[in-house]
Amino acid sequence: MNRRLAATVVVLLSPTALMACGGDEPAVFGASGAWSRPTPSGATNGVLYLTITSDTDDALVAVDVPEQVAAAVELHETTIEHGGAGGHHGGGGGEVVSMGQVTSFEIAADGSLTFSPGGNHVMLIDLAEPLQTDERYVATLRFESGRTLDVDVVVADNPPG
Ligand SMILES: [Cu+2]
Repeated sequence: MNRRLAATVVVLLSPTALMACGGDEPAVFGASGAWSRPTPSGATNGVLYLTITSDTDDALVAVDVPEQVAAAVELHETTIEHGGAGGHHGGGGGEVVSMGQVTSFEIAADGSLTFSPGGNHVMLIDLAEPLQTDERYVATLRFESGRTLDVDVVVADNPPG
């Protein structure tokens, strides 16, 4: 009886072990490629782009930046509506891009969350000063799990790297 059970276990485990060997490394909890666009003088809002990866199911719920950078930070989701039948614009084929604040962005285990131009972004509200090329600041990411991440942000025209 015992011997038979042992044999069964070995058979069941083998395929799993093989899959683990060939699988990808699990995602590490971290953030990379954080950057902000320079802003013209007089602009009140800025943007922050970055990529976040997580080993477990989690959600980004807030971002803090120094008050010397901006008074508040919002998470913005970008939606693109394709103009067409049913639209009230008349002309077909147009796209309407709009952004709206959301309370969180979910990240699946072993997944990533990307903020990039034309897509979802972190919005810096009420800039203290215009963001200038090569300036740097630290943003603190806050997650639903209670975890936090400090990321170095560089002000540049293009993504770092
Ligand atoms: Cu926005």
